[in-house]
Formats: sequence, C-alpha cells, structure tokens
Amino acid sequence: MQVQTINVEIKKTLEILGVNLINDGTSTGSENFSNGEIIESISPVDGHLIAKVKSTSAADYEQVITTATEAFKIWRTVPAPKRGDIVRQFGNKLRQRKEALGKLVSYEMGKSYQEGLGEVQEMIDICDFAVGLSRQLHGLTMHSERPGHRMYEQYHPLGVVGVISAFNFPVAVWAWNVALAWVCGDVCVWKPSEKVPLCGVACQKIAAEVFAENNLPEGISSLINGDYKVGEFMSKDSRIPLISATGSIRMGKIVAKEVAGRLGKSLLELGGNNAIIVTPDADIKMTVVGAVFGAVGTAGQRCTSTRRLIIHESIYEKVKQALVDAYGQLRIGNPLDENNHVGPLIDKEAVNMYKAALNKVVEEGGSIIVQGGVLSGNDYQSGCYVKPAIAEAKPDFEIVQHETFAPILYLLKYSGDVENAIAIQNNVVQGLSSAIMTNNLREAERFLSVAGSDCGIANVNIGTSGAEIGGAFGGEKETGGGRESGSDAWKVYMRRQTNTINYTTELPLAQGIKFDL
Ligand code: UN1
Repeated sequence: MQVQTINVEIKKTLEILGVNLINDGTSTGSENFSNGEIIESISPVDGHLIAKVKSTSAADYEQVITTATEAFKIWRTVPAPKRGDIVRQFGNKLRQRKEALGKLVSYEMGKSYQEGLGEVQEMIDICDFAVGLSRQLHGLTMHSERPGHRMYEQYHPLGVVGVISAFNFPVAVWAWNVALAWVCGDVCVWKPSEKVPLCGVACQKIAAEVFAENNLPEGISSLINGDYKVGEFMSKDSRIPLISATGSIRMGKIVAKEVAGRLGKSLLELGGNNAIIVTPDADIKMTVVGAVFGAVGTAGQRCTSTRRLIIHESIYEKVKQALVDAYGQLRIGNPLDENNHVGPLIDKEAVNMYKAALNKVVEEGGSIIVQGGVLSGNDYQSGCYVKPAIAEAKPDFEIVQHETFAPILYLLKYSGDVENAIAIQNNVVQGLSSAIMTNNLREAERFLSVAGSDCGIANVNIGTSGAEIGGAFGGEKETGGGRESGSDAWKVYMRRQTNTINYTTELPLAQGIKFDL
C-alpha cells in the first residue's frame, strides 16, 4: 500500500509535524534504526496505511541506551530552573502545533478531534506545571540530635527513565512523564504503543528541535519503536532505574516482575473498572452527561472510562430511560468531523473483544437495552466502528469484573444505603477511578471516607474520566499503585539523599553511643 491513499489534509498535518514520508510510506522518524521489523501504522478512521516505521533492533537499542546515558551526564548538571526553561520552550512548540498534533492523534488513534486537542492541551498543562516545579524540587531540613550538626535531604535525578505508553493516550501520558522527569534532571527513553508509532515520531521531532536549539544532546529524549519485546528489553535493563508503564494489567504484572527482579523502580498505570454511583439524590441531567461522556468518550478506550453505573432501585427506571434517550442522540463516524460524538475502536482485534463482551453478558443472563453492533458501509470502511451499547447486568457477572476497552456500559441496581453501592463498586480487582452523583452531603462524604471508595480517584458530581493534570493520577489494587502528573508525583523520578554535616571539632555519635579512642 502506498502513502498516496492518505488525504491531502492529513499529508499536510504530517508535514507540519515534520513527519516526512518517503516513497514507500516509511516514516523518516525511524531513520536512526536499522533492520528491525516493520510496524504499519493503519488509521482506524478509514483503514488506510499512513506509514511504516521500523522497530528497534537489539543493536539499535544498545545505541539508544548508550546515547541516553551520555546525555544524562550533561543534563543532570544543568540547573533545574534552566531545565524548566527547556520544558517551557517545549510547551510553547506544542501550543504552536496543537491543531496538527491533535489531528494526527485523532487520525492515527481514532479519538475525536476535540479529544485529540484535549490531549495536546494536557501536554501543555503538564509543561506549565513542570516549569513551576523546576524551582520547587524541595527536600526537608531536619534538626539533628547532635550539637553543631545540620541535617537535610535533597533530591537528585535517577538517570534514564523508560516510558512505555499505551495507544489510547498516544501523546499525553508520555508528556506527563517526560515533563516531570526532564525538570528532575532525568533523560527519557520512550516506547510508544506499536499501534500509534507516528504520534511518537511527531513528539520526538518536537523535543529534538528544542534540544538542538539549546545545544543540548537529543539523547535527553529518545524514541524506540516496537511491541512488547522491546518493552521487555527495557524492563530487564538495569541501566534504567525507573520504568513508567501504562497499559493492561497483564502487561503491568510482567513489567513489575522484571523490574522488581533487578530491584528497580516501576510506576504502573494499569486497567480500571470505573463506576459511577447514582443515589436517590442525584441530579439526573448531570448524571446522564457524566455517564455518557465517561462511557462513550474515546469510544470507551480510556483507562478512566465509565464501565459500571450503580443505580439506586428507586430511580433506576428513570435513569435507564434517560440514558436510552441520550444514546439515541449519539452520532458515530469519522472522528475528524466535529459533528460526531464517537469514533472507531483502535483495530479489529478491539472490535472482536467488544463483540465477545456483549455475547458474554447475555450468556451470563444480562439483557442488552441499547443494542450494539459493528457498522458497515462507506463511512465505516475500516471495520472498526461500533455502536455504544448498554447492558443490564449483575455486579458479580464475570464480564463485569473485566475491563473491556470498548463503549459498553453495565447498569447495576442497588438497594438500601449508599454503603451497599460502595461495596459493589469496590468489589473488583481494579481501583482507578470512581464517582458518586448525589446532592446529599452525607452520602458524598461517606463515599470519600476511609470506608468509602478504594480507588485512586474519587469524584463527586462529575464523571470518572477527564482528570486534570494538577492532581496525582493513578489507582490502587491491580491498577498498579503508581501516581503520575501533578501533586508530588515528581518524587518518583528522583532519588532522595539524606545529608548530615558536622561543623564542630568533635565527632559525637548518634544515639549517644560512646566510642572513645
Ligand atoms: C488513560 O486513560 O490512560 O482522566 C489516561 C482522563 C485523562 C487521562 C486518562 N486525563 O481521562
């Protein structure tokens, strides 16, 4: 297949981003890497081959790690606020290319153009956050128990940070990691998902431009391409002190085991099975907006997507009807057309998992109240467009325990107190995001209390997705326990050193131990 199949607008977008395609459709972003397997970037929007990218061979990988390790020696000596200034410049370039990068995200991954823009906005926001942070990498000062001694702690960079990211947020999650890691003085090696390699190439080009303009080595930011095998090299490599990985629980367990085996650090951002509890005091209109965006936004492919609605029996029928009406309004189609709400799934494998989940919920005794199905016809040539579906189910169905990356929403009924809903919500292995819809202060506070939601994110009167970068992002249990982006998530990218300085002429020992010579 040739690149000519891509429409002119997309070609122009790739040009703006510096992702130059040569005759056979190969992206020049991969020119540093030789003889690896070929990865094809196929748009789920129209099924066209956008480009081919070479995956990183073992020899290339060695080269990248060596280059990164050398770059670290330079980068760590640049004062943190100066590193912040580089991140500021990177953020400014993102501002200039927001539309182009947002469009590429939309075309290569399939999320709506609005969400593509939102993703680039998250990148810009985390850059701003990191710039301020670059002057606030604070450690504490402690009082020494010994006279004439001073004790304090300082944070130093770790070295090479490995970032493994998923297809669903092809650019933002990388930025959450690198913006912080860079101001902390780390260098980063990034393996984007093999399903969205061009987003990786485009981001690497922007970063490389900034480093070149500042006479800094490009090795501060490196890109490697490939599937799980490349991720495995990284996890096993003791030259990479921290691996930050976003993806499935299955992948996370492998990474965790490999990294722990060499006593490295990992930051894991894995699956969610997020619920909204809808109590008798909920505002139904708000509930519908939150639930529908949460369930069908990004075609249900966010780790924060709403998968379960736990509705009180007294308002169950009312909420159900409002949802059925709202789903009737949804427009499915090309995500670059802003009239559409829902774009395609990432690929046919995802479509099969969607179909299997719908079959399974029926098999287990559930009933589908908004029918799903795969769309066909001219507008849906890629075969990746599916109808968002709603199923009535029971909390203990096997399929309801499982994260299916697709627009399927399960309605579950609860009776009695909010504690019953919280118990249903917590009774899954994942612990990423959660929400309650209620105007009842007591219910809301119980949901947020120590006996409430067990998730990393717990919201009141908003949905489960769409977290802001200022808070720490991540979840508990099999979601992996990692925290990225805001708050003090930066600390994971640094090593802490405790320093005690004696400015007397004596050498007293701690704990009053006597050791006279
Ligand atoms: C993810 O799905 O991996 O909270 C990240 C959200 C986004 C990030 C999701 N800000 O939905």
